[in-house]
Formats: sequence, C-alpha cells, structure tokens
Amino acid sequence: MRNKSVATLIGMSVFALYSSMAVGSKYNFPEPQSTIAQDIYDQHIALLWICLAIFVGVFGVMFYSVLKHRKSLGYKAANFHHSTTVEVIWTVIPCAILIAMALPATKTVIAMKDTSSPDMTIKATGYQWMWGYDYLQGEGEGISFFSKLSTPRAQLENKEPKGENYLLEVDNNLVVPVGKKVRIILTANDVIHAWWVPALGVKQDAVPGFIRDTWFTADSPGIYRGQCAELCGKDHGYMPIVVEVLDEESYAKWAAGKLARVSSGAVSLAAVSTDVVSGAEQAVDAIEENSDNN
Ligand SMILES: [Cu+2]
Repeated sequence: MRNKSVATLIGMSVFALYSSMAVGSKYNFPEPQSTIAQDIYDQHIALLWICLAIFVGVFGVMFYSVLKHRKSLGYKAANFHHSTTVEVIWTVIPCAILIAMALPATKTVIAMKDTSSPDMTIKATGYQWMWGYDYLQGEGEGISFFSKLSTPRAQLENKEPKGENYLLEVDNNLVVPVGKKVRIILTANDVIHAWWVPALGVKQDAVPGFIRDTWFTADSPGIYRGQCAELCGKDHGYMPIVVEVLDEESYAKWAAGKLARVSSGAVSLAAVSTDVVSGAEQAVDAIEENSDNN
C-alpha cells in the first residue's frame, strides 16, 4: 500500500512539473498583450486548475472506494439505493462551481463586446484570400491598403527552408498606436472569414453583407500575428493577420507618411486626368480643323 502511495505521489509530481513546463511552451497561449487577452488567459489557467482539482478529487474517491472496499478484502457492500442528501450534494456542488466559473467569463465577454468610444476605427474586409484595411476614423483616417501573405512561394513548395514566420507574415502590416482603443469593423467580400489575433484577445467573424465589430487596446509595442479563423476556401491558411503596434510618435510618423503617399497619388492621378482632358480637347480641335479644311 505504501509503495502505491509513493508511486501516486511521483506520478502527480511528474504531472505537475509537466504542466508547469507547458506554461512557457509554444503549445500554450501566446503572452497576453491586452487587458481582455490577460482576462482570457487568467481564466483559462484558473479553469484548468479547477478541472485538475475535480479530476484528482473524483478519481481519488473512486480509486479509494474500489481498492478499500474490494471483495477480496472481505468487504460487504452497503444495501441502499436512494439518498436524498447525496443527490442534493452532487447537484449543488457542480452548480456552484459552474456559477463561479461563469461569473468572470460573462464579465469578460461583455467587456469584449463593448466597442463604445474608440480612439480610432478601422474597417477590415475579408477577401479570398487577403485582408483589406480602411482607416475610417481617428489618426490615420483615409489610409487604405490590402494585406497579403508575403511568404515566398518557394517555401510553400518546400524548395526553400521555411522562415521564422512561415505563413504568418504579410506585405503590409496593420499598424496601430499603443494604448489606444482600436475598434475593428468587420465584413467580407465573398465568404465568411474571421479576424483572429490571439495575443490581443480578438476573434470575430467577418460576414459578407453584415457588419460585426470588435476592439482591442494593445499594452505594448510589438508585432502580433494571427490568422483567418473561418474555413474560407483553398487558401484559408494563406491569409494571415499581422498587427504592428507602434508608440504614439512612430505611429504618427507612419500615418503621415502613408497619407502623404495617398495625396501624392491623388495629385498624380489628377495630373493624368488633366492630361487626358487636354489631350482629348486637342484631338477635338484637330478633328474640327480637319472638317473645316474639308
Ligand atoms: Cu479567410
């Protein structure tokens, strides 16, 4: 019997060591970078500990009962088949655990849905297979671009070794300032996509013909990667999301640069159209001259 409890102890400590190692491993959640992500992470860990406690409690009682009261020890089974007390206990305790878990979860879900009074608003549109971003309100208003996978084809076809951010890199990052409430308005152009950035605690479907929204406030500058999380066709795995969080000053610089390019693009477009108009006028003049001559 002593050997058994020693074995159980060893088994449990190996399990505990294993789970503590998992916390820092790549299989765990990424390090939370927003209040919501932190809430989700804390609750996830707390729930796992509750599950572990229930697991140990239930299996402990079960194995104890089976081993201690086995027939070979000459144990005689009790002869009853109904106990109101036991039934009340095993209904009330799980209910209390569920309510204790649901309260903080509900609070977090309500906070996730509260997209009111944002510092800036960006529309994200899902396409097969890329994302389009339009800065609708706040600093950078008017910026608009597409964000496509930038992993080289050769890596996809195993002709080159895979890079560090294989399938999690894009040509144009979604750039936002740190510490600002960013509201993301979501829709899609073709099929349902989903905008998912785990480190920021954001996951929301983008549905064609409908508007959904979500928000995040990034705690610290950095690059946070995500993916489309709704099966959307053959290149579903090839439309990652990269959010680049900059400090306020760098963001202002980035936004000004982007907007300058937009307006210079508009100026050159206007120049082209003036050229076209004057070209057309000249052509009309030439035709009129021609007809006069005839
Ligand atoms: Cu998609």
